[in-house]
Amino acid sequence: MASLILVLGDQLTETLPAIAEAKKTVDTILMAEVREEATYVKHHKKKIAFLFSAMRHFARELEKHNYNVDYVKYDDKHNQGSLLEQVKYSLDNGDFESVVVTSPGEHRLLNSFQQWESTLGVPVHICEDNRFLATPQEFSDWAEGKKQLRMEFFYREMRRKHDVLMDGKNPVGGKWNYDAQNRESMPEDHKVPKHSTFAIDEITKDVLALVESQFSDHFGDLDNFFFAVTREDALEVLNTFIEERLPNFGQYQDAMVEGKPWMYHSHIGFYLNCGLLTPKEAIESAEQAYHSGQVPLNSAEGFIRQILGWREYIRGFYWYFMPGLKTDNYFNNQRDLPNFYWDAQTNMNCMRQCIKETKQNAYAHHIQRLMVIGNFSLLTELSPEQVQAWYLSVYADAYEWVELPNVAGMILYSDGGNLASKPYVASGSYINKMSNYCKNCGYQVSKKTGPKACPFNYLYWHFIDKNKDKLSNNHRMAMILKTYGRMKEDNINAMKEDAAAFLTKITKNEEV
Ligand code: FAD
Ligand code: DLZ
Ligand code: SF4
Repeated sequence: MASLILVLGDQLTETLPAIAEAKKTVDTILMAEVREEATYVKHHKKKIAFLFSAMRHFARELEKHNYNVDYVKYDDKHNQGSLLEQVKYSLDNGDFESVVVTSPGEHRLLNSFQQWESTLGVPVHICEDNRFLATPQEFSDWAEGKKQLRMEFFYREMRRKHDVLMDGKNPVGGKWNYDAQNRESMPEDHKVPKHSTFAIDEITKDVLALVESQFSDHFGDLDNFFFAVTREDALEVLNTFIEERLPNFGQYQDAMVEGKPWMYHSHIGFYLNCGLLTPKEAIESAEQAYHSGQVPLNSAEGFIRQILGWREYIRGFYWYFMPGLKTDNYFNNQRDLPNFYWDAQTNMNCMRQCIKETKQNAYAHHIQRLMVIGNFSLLTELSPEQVQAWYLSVYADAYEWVELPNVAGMILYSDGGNLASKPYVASGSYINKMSNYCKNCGYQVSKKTGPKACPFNYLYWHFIDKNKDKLSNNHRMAMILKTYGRMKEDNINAMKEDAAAFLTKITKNEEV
């Protein structure tokens, strides 16, 4: 009665029911590095190297714990190139009576798994992914019948349900949310702690050589590989964050400084999303640090809200709104991505820095993703399909369940406002307030029109002008529409002209 248990690259967690309930001497765990997963979007080289190395290390751990593991490397002779074909190959060459999988992080794969039973001719059992704090069903029960979904209310339910930062029935400190104390810019001479890096062992060395030879046409730099690839090292990243960065996390959460990609963020998304860390342990560590007086409440609450609130909300949202979320296009935007999304060659320093860091590290922090690249993508009317594929491929923490709601819902408003209460658009003054990028820019943030004017300025008003009808029933846009209504027609026309010229350049892929 042997089962073949397929474990995916983002399921590297020994406590998953599919693994924990395996019969060690009977069942086989199959893990495979396959072309289909690595290339259906052309993932960043560092992302592939990170995941393959983490998968190989995880397989070794399973073997140490006496599991039977069939690990198929990318260049193995019997590699079949896709998960389905690899499972077929194992069934044809082994003696298995059933297949066990864990519910995947993508609608595409879940659909495929649901058809495997008829394709393969054996029972296929899809286990629940128990690493999240809310199931898709819980989210859908919460969302059903609500006129408007807002993360903040979901988050409060989660705090109560999991008894996190609670003082009886009330939130610790009396407030649910301490964001008012966050969002400071960072003084330029402020020294940020070094981010964690790890020695490269033989396994990672082999993987880096493999990626260099097999994925040379993919985006991204492979040098300076810094990732933790084992659970032990991922725990070290978490612990170092709690000690060195969390105390300042809240305060500098939204700040951006040229040459400082890591700031006070945790850099644990890579590990949470592939399974080396669990959200529960990250939340518990932060809560404990607050109770022991190591970190202030605004930082602990702010960090916990990202994981217990946003991360869980985003995941529930994904399954609730799929498959429509992937094709929604509220503003009907169609423009192709300009080349500088791949080579960072632009005179806009904010975009240059954020894309350059993305290329180097397969990482950019939240505000860089949201208010620089995301903001620009909406203001320049880029195709949601292409922006989604870009974000999914370039970040090492990107899987569709978490990337898509952030891109379609949060930055592009392509779902018409189910996720964001208003489009996250801003002019250059926001970027100037939260960063030092404008100092080294080919454009001037103080100028609204003309050849030297910051493109975010005229693009912002162009966006408001063009979409005013679609935005007029949104009360959160009322102030801005009022300001727009008071602007002189000449000024509006000048900005519209500059925006049109800029957008034409983007369409033609000319230098901007
Ligand atoms: P921190 O800033 O230290 O935050 C701690 C943790 O909170 C993160 O690791 C993450 O698990 C969670 N978190 C915070 N914000 C969000 C959010 N909006 N959605 C879900 N989880 C959140 N996050 C991903 O994990 N994968 C993605 O593919 C991804 N794509 C994004 C695309 C866009 C356009 C935007 C605006 C945000 C995206 N995010 C994504 C959310 C967020 O930017 C990253 O989680 C974060 O930058 C990861 O870095 P960190 O681990 O240092 O996070
Ligand atoms: C992202 C990724 C990559 C690059 N490669 C593999 C792989 O070779 N084998 C595998 O099992 N998983 C891989 N993954 C992760 C999957 O794409 C991920 O499981 C799905 O996107 C669902 O989240
Ligand atoms: Fe970005 Fe405008 Fe500032 Fe240049 S001036 S860095 S384009 S916001």
